[in-house]
Amino acid sequence: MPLLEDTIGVEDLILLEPLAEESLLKNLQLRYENKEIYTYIGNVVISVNPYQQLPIYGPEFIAKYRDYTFYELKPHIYALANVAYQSLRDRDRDQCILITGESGSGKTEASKLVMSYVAAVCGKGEQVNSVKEQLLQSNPVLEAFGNAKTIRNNNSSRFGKYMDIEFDFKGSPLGGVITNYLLEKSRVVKQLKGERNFHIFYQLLAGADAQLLKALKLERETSHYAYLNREISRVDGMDDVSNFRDVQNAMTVIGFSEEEIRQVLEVTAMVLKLGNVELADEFQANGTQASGIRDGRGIQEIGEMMSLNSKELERALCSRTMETAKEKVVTALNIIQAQYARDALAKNIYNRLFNWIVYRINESIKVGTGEKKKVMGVLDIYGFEILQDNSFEQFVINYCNEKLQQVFIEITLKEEQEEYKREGIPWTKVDYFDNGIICNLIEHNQRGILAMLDEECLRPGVVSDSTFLAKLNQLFSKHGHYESKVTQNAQRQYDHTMGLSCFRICHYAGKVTYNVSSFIDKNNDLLFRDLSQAMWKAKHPLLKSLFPEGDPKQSSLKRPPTAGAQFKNSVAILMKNLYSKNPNYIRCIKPNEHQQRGQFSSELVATQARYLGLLENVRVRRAGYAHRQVYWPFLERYRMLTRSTWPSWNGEDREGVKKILEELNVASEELAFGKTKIFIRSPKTLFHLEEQRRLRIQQLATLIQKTYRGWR
Ligand code: AD9
Ligand code: MG
Repeated sequence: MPLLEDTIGVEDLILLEPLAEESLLKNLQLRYENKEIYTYIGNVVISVNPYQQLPIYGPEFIAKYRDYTFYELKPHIYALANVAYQSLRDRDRDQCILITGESGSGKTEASKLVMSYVAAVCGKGEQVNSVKEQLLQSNPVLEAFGNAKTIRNNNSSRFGKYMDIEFDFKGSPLGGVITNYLLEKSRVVKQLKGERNFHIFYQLLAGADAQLLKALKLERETSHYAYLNREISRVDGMDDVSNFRDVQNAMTVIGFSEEEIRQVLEVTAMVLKLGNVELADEFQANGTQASGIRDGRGIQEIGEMMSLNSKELERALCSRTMETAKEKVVTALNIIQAQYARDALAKNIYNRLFNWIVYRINESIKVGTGEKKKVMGVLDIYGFEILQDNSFEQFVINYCNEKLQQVFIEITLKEEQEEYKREGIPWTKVDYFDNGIICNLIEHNQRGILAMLDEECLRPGVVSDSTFLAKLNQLFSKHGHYESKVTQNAQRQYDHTMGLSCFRICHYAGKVTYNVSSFIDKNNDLLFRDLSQAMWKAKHPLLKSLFPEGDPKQSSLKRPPTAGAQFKNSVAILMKNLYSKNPNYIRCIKPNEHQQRGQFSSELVATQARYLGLLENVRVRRAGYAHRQVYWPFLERYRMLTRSTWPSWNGEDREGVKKILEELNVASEELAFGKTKIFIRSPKTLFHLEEQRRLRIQQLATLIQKTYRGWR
């Protein structure tokens, strides 16, 4: 189909003709300019961030989508949520909704739309409503503690989230489980220019009344705090004061007690105050340099809040105890090391607080194990990242996306094959790029990059980021998806963009160059034992509970798993979970870098379309039968086109569909009649049908107009 400038493009990219990157982008742009932000690829929803409130949400629209099947109304997230919920309720198939896209593309908003749709259509009654409220109210709490303003998104989720919503056999919600992934804890102590720390800090300072501020020993001004970027405290369109109220209400609705809320805020305040602990160089009697606390009042206050002797806290921040089998040696830290320790402590407290909040929400929404449950999982996780400088965080995020791509390919094709089998239709396999080789490069138990990193972290002797890189260079010198300066030189390729301390992975979505600097440190993620022991000694109940390993009775020899190993493990659990469910995809796209309505940058969208594999997705979908539909709605949609089926048809649905297609002379090789569905091979055929339908509607409209005029 030629793309007409005066149309708003095709609703399903399967109908796109000719199919190419250019026409795909043009189609999305045309739709976007007409405020049609949703487009399908079969049952996949592509969502382009409108950056404005469109009048397409809310009860009226929910009611509409609830009563229609997928293709009958305009593409919408509600249509996808409806299909997922109905097949969960009526066909007993657990569902998952996978929302992917880059930062600011609209994943979190999409996940909230799915949740609000499901909440609106599932079950009634006081008990059910209170479960729904708890589930929905988890969002503002997690956003306050886990979201921040970044350059790309004023409300950017700095953690990954997967939420299982659990239902009873009637489809009423029972509760749920939230799993969180990798909070960007470095933000607690440092933010890029133009970015903020986590929202909660600003909400607390702006929203707390004078009494609460005093109790938390805080000053109102954000500029007072070293951990809060001094040049930016407010975000346009964001009301920290009212959000603070909402967060506290949400916590109450979820079931946090007043005491728990108070303790959460106290721990938040401690983190903020830690940033203001100024360290100074002190000369010791023996002439060596050591660090000390410059301002005693700050540390005194933190000690009081923690219910910990401030001398004890100071000792933990400024010295380090080495234990051997025979003795304990205490060494003083220099100022750089002490600052590092202070920041590590702040990051750790905040990260553990966040994990605790998720745990606490789960305690409230969890469902007894005895009940048989139907489950809908919603995944809102960071998309593929190619930044100017890519580090350990980007490496694990991109690994996760590589795994999600694997799920996408395997399940999309598997599902496709199964559907043909169920319907009794012969099918030819489609070739596609299998990214298993890249997943293996990263995650192989003995020979993967993560395993190498762990080996280096645990190896005695002098280890550094560069010994780690040397190891990779040796092991993967011939790997088709690995490059570095060393492997390039060996092959006489001279690439000036590749730094000496970098390696590059050819991901399915593109090449990414990672700088190994601090990989070892970030993977080790160790907190000096002095600090965890001090925190455990604190009498503040919540704080103390966050550091169980600080209990001296705990075996000091047991090393916690590395950050990489933990992440790999949680990704494996996630994959297992996703594979057990029927997937539904929302692919989010960011139309411009400026968070502006109405702007569509083709270049930016092209990059995203490439790594979301949209074109490949359309091709896979078209290689078999591009379109399939249950007989009845198909009959209803097109029966106006033939005399035998219009104005009425009394036979079997399948026979009616056959009749229509015969009378319209659709070639038999274009069609396959399954047990419950009609399959149409080429989008052209469907387009032809749609075109005929459009003309017929025009014809009927003219007829009605004429008749109406005749009446008058
Ligand atoms: V990040 O990876 O967490 O940084 P997301 O989650 O992909 O990112 P988010 O959902 O937070 O992006 O959307 C960013 C902003 O775009 C929102 O704060 C809204 O202002 C805007 N947005 C996104 N989707 C919609 C929508 N359907 N309607 C209106 C939207 N505005
Ligand atoms: Mg988000």
